[in-house]
Amino acid sequence: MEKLLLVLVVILAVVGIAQIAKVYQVSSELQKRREEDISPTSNKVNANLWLLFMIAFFGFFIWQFAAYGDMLLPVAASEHGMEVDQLFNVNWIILIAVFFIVNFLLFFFSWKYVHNKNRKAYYFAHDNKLELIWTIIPTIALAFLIIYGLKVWNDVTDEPSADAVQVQLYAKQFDWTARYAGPDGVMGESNYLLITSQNPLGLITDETIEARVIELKEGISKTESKLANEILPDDQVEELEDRIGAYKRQIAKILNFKQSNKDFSTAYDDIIVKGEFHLPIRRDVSFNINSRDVIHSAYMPHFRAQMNAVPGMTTKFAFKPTITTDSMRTVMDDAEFNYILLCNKVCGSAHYNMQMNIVVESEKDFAKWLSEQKPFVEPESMKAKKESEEDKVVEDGPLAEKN
Ligand SMILES: [Cu+2]
Repeated sequence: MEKLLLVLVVILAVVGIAQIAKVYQVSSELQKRREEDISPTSNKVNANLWLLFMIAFFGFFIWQFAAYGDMLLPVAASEHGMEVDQLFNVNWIILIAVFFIVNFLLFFFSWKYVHNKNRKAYYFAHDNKLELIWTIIPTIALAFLIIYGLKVWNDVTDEPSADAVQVQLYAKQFDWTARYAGPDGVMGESNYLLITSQNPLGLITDETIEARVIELKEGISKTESKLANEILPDDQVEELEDRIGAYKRQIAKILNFKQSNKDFSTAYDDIIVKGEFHLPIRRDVSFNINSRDVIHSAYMPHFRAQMNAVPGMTTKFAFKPTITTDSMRTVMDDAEFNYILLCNKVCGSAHYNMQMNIVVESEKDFAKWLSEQKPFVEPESMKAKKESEEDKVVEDGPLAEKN
């Protein structure tokens, strides 16, 4: 009902304006006056309104800064972040100065040169000096900004130091997983073919290879028995046969890892965490970023860090945190404050869920936290595995046999 009334009011207003315009037109005709003739008083009123609007416009702009300036990000919590902020500030200063100058001239001239029938405009078609000025000044300003921006970008994307903490950020619809290299300092290898519910990052170990091959073989035998025991339409038969082919190709690829004779034990001590991950202060952190499904974006606003997570490739970002979570809570005067990792690419229906807290703490607290995390394979079973390996002579493995 309210909406209907609103629509009626709008329609009536439009009709009203049209009627007034018509009355004005008729009265002009009666007074033998041309419609486009505007009286000097009207012109003066309009000129003054321009000036008034300019003051209100600038006032509104300044008020927005005062009222909402606090809502911008707090001080940068990483080394390169301060450089990024400075780059932004230089840009802002130039932009705001240009904004004020251009708008002032626009409105002021409209007021100053209000129509005066006794004044004649000076006409000129071309001025080389003027052209030169408005070409050279923006060129210098833009060249400066671009060169400065490139320098900052070079610093930001510089190689991390050799002792950097390695963290993998793994994105999927719709959450993040973080992985640390573990005590051996080496990030174990991974492959999407090995992803299962027990192995969400597809880490390569002898066990995960075996488990995945068994799972795929089960898939093959299930599909084969369906083909053998059911009467199915041709297109479904074709689809199931294709599926068996795909399973077989996956098995062949997986067994290729095994035959590469690489050392896959580096993945055993890798640490996988969800919901929250920790970083040591004043140490380079090198992130390897991956995605399982679509393009996501690892965004850590307080560190001024953002990098896309792209399926099929590893992207990298490194930074050095400079403010602990505790100190930042004091700075923000907010005891609940937490650094966050967000997904900054609209990646699907639960995109907003992709958040992970980041805790920045002293090197000692970080080491303690890391030692309390569960490794990918529990130490007990690691020990048992080593012993059994020592006992038995290495044969070509049950997998080759089953194949
Ligand atoms: Cu996402």
